[in-house]
Amino acid sequence: MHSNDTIAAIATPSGRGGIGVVRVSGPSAGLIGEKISSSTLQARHAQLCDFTDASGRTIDRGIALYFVAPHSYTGEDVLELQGHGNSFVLDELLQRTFELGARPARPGEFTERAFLNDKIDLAQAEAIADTISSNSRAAARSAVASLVGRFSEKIDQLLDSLTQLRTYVEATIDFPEEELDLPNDDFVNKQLNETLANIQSVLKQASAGNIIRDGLSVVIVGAPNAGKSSLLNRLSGEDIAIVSETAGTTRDMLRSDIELGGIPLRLVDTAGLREASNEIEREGIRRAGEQVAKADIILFVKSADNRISNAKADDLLPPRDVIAEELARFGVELDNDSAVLLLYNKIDLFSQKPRQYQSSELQQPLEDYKSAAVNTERYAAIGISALKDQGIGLIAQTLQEMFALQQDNETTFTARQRHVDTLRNCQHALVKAKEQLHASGAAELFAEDLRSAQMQLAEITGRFSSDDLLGEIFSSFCIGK
Ligand SMILES: Nc1nc2c(ncn2[C@@H]2O[C@H](COP(=O)(O)OP(=O)(O)O)[C@@H](O)[C@H]2O)c(=O)[nH]1
Ligand SMILES: [Mg+2]
Repeated sequence: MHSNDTIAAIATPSGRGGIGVVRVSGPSAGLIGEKISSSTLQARHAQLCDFTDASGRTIDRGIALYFVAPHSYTGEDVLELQGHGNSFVLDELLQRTFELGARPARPGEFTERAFLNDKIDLAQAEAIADTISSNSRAAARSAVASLVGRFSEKIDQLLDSLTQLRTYVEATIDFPEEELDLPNDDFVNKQLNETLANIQSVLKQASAGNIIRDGLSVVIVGAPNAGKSSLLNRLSGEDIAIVSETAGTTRDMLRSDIELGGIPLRLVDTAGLREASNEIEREGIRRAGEQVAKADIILFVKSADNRISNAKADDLLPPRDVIAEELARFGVELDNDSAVLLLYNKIDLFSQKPRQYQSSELQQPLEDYKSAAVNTERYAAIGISALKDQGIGLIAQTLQEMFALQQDNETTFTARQRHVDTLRNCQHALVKAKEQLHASGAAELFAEDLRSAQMQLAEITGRFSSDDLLGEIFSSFCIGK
């Protein structure tokens, strides 16, 4: 699918730089290149030349690079004019390409063409945008892993195993004389279970990749004087919040973006939760509630008391409902989806070392989460001292466990929320398909369920994607990409 119009844009950031590039893609790219450089361009040869305007005046001197379809970024004829990084010069060069028949490229249009011409799949196209916009080394590394296809490979493997399963099931529909007992068929069960296990593992990695890309929002809540502001200062390594023995000091929301154990965190410190006597403090508490509703993680800071010395005490990690009720008393609603980390602060007063507290009732290992119940298990308690800088590493470690983030970044790739949601939907669809197969044994229904699960999954790499989705993805790029 080749476009019959030619697009052009400045591909380098505006401002000053050693090099600035105007990129042109489409059927007129070669002609435009020859007119501007007044020479015959050889494909894939760097050619030094003067770029001239209509009157023959030199706009800039630089390198012209010409790529002939399909061997180019977009899969079309592509011209790259590498001049100097100055916006007046580059603008003139760009205007010249318009005079010669190109039109301004829309945001993401080069990459969109690359996708439409099968140079890359949709997840890779997204990874290009993510690589460009990544704001930490970990995010950049994992975005590049997705860009080169690490994530797409996993999706393709899942699609392949679903194809095998579908082929098998559809054969039994076409040849009913074989009389296969699908619900008890070894191949069906093995393939289905393996695929489900693989989806679970990709989902875990994709969730981690999504966190590396987007970070997590963290709200610090708790009673006045528990040490919330001290914790914010400690985590951010800066004296952001006023720390005081006077209860009710913090009223406005204080924010800090940090990285803890490789996880980008957007921290918010809030007003202490208590029966406020004045209007301003009440407003602070109301806003704290708003933050809790939006947060991925609630750091609930409590002042440690004597129970801390008896670390087995179940009440250090009470059922989550108890925490929800405690917050509800101040009009703060705890979402089922958010992770809760109870922080018993001021352990220094009880000569305790930082540690995790286990409840005898809550024995599920943190990392063993299942799709539906995924977040209910993101709940833990640790003892720290914000004042003495003890237990900060343990907070990082616990968050890594809660969100199944590996320490080594070798296996990670970035993924977007869209990918995580799609994987989860596909997982649900397959679980449902399995249940229905065992309930009814109907091959036709099972085949249809498998088909719909597969179609959903294929949306990740864009094998089946609606125009709306494509529009949404590419319009979020910037121009020249
Ligand atoms: N001993 C001890 N005191 C602390 C600790 N963290 C905070 N504090 C003190 O507790 C008081 C209240 O702290 P602050 O951070 O303002 O609490 P907030 O009201 O929750 O924001 C201050 O006097 C802090 O110095 C800690 O880990 N150990
Ligand atoms: Mg405070």
